[in-house]
Amino acid sequence: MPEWTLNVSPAQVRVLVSGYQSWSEAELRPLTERQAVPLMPWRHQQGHDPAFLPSGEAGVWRSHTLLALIRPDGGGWVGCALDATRTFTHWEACARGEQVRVTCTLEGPPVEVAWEETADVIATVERLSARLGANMHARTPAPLRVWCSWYSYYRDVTLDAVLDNARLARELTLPFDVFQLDDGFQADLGDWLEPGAHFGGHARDLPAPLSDLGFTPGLWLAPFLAGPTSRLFRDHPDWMLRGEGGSPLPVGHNWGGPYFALDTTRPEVLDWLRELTATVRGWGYPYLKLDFLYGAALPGVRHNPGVGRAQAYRQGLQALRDGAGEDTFLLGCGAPLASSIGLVDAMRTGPDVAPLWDDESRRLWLGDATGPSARNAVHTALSRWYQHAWYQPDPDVMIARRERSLLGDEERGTLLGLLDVVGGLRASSDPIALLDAPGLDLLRRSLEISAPDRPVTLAESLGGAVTHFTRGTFNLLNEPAGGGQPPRSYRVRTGE
Ligand code: 9PG
Repeated sequence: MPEWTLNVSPAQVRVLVSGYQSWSEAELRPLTERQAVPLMPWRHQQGHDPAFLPSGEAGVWRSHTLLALIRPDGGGWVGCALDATRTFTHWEACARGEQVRVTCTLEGPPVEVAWEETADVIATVERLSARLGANMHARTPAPLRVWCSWYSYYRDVTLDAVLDNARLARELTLPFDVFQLDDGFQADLGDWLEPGAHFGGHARDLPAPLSDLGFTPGLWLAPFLAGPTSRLFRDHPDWMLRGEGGSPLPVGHNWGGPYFALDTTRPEVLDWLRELTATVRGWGYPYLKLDFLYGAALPGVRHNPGVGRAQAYRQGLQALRDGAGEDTFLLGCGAPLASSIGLVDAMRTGPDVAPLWDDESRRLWLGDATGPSARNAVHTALSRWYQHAWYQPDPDVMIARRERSLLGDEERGTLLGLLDVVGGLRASSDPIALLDAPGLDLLRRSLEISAPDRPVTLAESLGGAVTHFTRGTFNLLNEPAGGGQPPRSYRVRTGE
């Protein structure tokens, strides 16, 4: 276990942490502050790595894959794993009197890890993350513009609702590339090939009319999960990840109850995963959003105990890629970040956006910033700006509508700023019929592809995230910032 002692006062240092999976928190915080850990143990599985949780202690910060410590002059230290195919790399920075102690622990086979002192942390983070991306043959195709059914229809989505939006998008010549059906079409969690009763059709009937309208059909799956009432679980209880007692291990709580995960060290599970993505590809879906992927990487008892968590995850994802083929666009979500490089084309790099700014009671009282809110999505996705070297980042949807939303103009502007600065995928879930002329204008602006921006400093932050970019500054605080920038806003930098 490599360990370094830095002769720097902890009070002088900020820490940049990356988080484990899409929804985990990434932050830029004073080292002496406290890294929050969710109060509710069942949130540990769903938003974090339960085998390496946030510390919950002031002055102790944990990070996966990459860690940076920043001095007030912008110099500091950066550590980064240079391979993540079979190994999780765990970093911890710890304030110790007038020193900082950093440790790096590997879970899996040994890999090369970089540790550098630098005069320019921003440049070093970018260089090392690019090395990791290159080592793992990162896929970074052109960003796509996606309409997704989730953030307005949620699980009540119907086939007609998707088609109505697609027709209207075509009439209004909205520049979407993909129309993607999200959660809600399937009979049960795991029973992807049978339709749910309320969906009003079958998912395999959507690609033809969408293609006729000129859109690429997209489909959501949570391929590593199985619900307790699903046929998948009933037919194959032995395929599930198990607990120490030998029974299937519940791995989270959503869809009204607990659910289970597939054991991807079983050859028959890998066959089933290959068959699944091959089947939906055959239905006419060359774009797949693969969600809740963390399920395959959870601690548990596996069929082949010689395969570690990181490797088990990777071989499950590889099976999905093999079934889908090289020419299918795969978006990872709820996924261990670095372990997915080279297999996914794009990755959600933050928690879900929601039509509200903040869920303060959950975030502050329960210590859980992985839940859906505009603030949580912006905070984390901005703090992962360097990950465009790993895949196309997806900071989640713009919400341009004013109806059915609690967001104000400044907050909508912050979401627009996020998309511009991150420079990855563009997405919207707005029911297009709800948008008036200003709403449509905002939606069109949010679909304009941009090149990723870079931070100007990591030695300052307005709200615990990376907030100062060359094109503009985010104020994520609930109070005005210096120069009178309003709370929860984005301001484009003027030429002064
Ligand atoms: C569909 C949704 C959408 C969305 C995904 C994901 O931790 N959680 O409890 C949790 C639940 C759902 C969730 C994220 C986190 O949303 O990010 O875009 O596809 O699933 O169910």
